[in-house]
Amino acid sequence: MSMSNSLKKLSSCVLIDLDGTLLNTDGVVGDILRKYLCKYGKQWDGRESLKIVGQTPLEAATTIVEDYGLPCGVDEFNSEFYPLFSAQMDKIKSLPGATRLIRHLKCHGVPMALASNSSRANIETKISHHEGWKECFSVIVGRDEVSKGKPSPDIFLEAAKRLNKDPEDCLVIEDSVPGVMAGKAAGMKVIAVPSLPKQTHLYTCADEIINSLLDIRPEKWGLPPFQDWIENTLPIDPWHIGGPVIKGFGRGSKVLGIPTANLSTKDYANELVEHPSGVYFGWAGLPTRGVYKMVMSIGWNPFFDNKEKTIEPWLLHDFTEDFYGEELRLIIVGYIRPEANFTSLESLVAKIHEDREVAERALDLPSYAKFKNDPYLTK
Ligand code: ADP
Ligand code: RBF
Ligand code: MG
Repeated sequence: MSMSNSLKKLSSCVLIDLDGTLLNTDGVVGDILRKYLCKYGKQWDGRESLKIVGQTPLEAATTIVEDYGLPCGVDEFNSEFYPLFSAQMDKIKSLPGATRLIRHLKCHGVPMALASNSSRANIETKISHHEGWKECFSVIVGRDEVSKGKPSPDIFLEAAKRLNKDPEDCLVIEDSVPGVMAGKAAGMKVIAVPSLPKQTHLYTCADEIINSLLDIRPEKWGLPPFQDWIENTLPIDPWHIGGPVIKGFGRGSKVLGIPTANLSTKDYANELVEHPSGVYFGWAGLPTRGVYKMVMSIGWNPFFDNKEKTIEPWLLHDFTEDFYGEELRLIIVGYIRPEANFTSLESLVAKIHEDREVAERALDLPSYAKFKNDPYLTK
């Protein structure tokens, strides 16, 4: 890369979208619509998510009323939907890596703005439920403070102006297509973090597409690097899942020589939605056998283009027999990398063995090793 190109990549401030980027707003919206649409004998199937992500609240309401052929008008829909939504605003969870990201930038004195298509008042309410968030942003710009919402550049240009920055010094982080378009139209650098799976083809105008906030590398943009990675792993808040081992796709051992013990996806549907796809590691317990190191992928296995998001845990131990039907307990303690596609089976297998080595080494570190004795693993 030439000098001028690499210099152009430097940013001195960050403009962040809220819904879908820092907050899992879609989760709460989906829950409300599921119940609400029943009233009209309709079933929310999440299909409209694709369209409403990144729309202004008014546009999103119009989409739903039209697509579901609701007998009410957009105004009536809004007057019913908004009270339901407002009552649930305290339930909107932060997305994995969101608090880590804004704390890190704040700690290093990087100026930050929240730039959202929702109203200023809604933004303030939503972030008030997340401790320490408000103080991170020196500027907040809502849809009602400019004349046009995203994909128009207005919101981002106004945020830059209030931060006293030129657009080319701004790095935008966005989950939606209209948001990415708005950032580019404003002349800014844009990282896209698509909130819906398998949609990366829609984000080609972004400067970088990442899978989740866990994958942000601020140093690529001239910002201070994260310092919490240890030996190529990122510690995460541990999560626990367990259940009987069921039949998977039947190709782990056969095709890859890497057996993965699958759990029923119904039993941990919430965890599947909440955790970004990628390669993780931790400890696995089979109560009648013992506790073992474990490395796993969660996601759609791009190499095989699965239709369903699954967890594929590989226990790092040679077993002499299968253990279908046995209770398997997992504590997931760290993250390694996003899922990737590969040009050959050999390169996929080689990468998985590299992951195994990373996990094996990391799990000996005291901060990860301590979970080995968690009673959850042995019941
Ligand atoms: P499936 O598609 O049914 O999951 P796999 O080829 O992935 O089949 O093999 C997984 C099965 O192999 C597990 O359910 C388990 O019974 C057995 N198995 C043997 N060794 C291991 C191991 N080290 N890690 C995970 N599963 C193992
Ligand atoms: N599948 C992919 O398509 N891309 C990956 O990057 C990927 N990484 C994996 C990492 C680990 C540690 C494991 C255990 C599996 C991974 N897989 C990946 C999933 C693999 O394709 C899956 O286990 C088989 O498809 C068996 O169903
Ligand atoms: Mg398997």
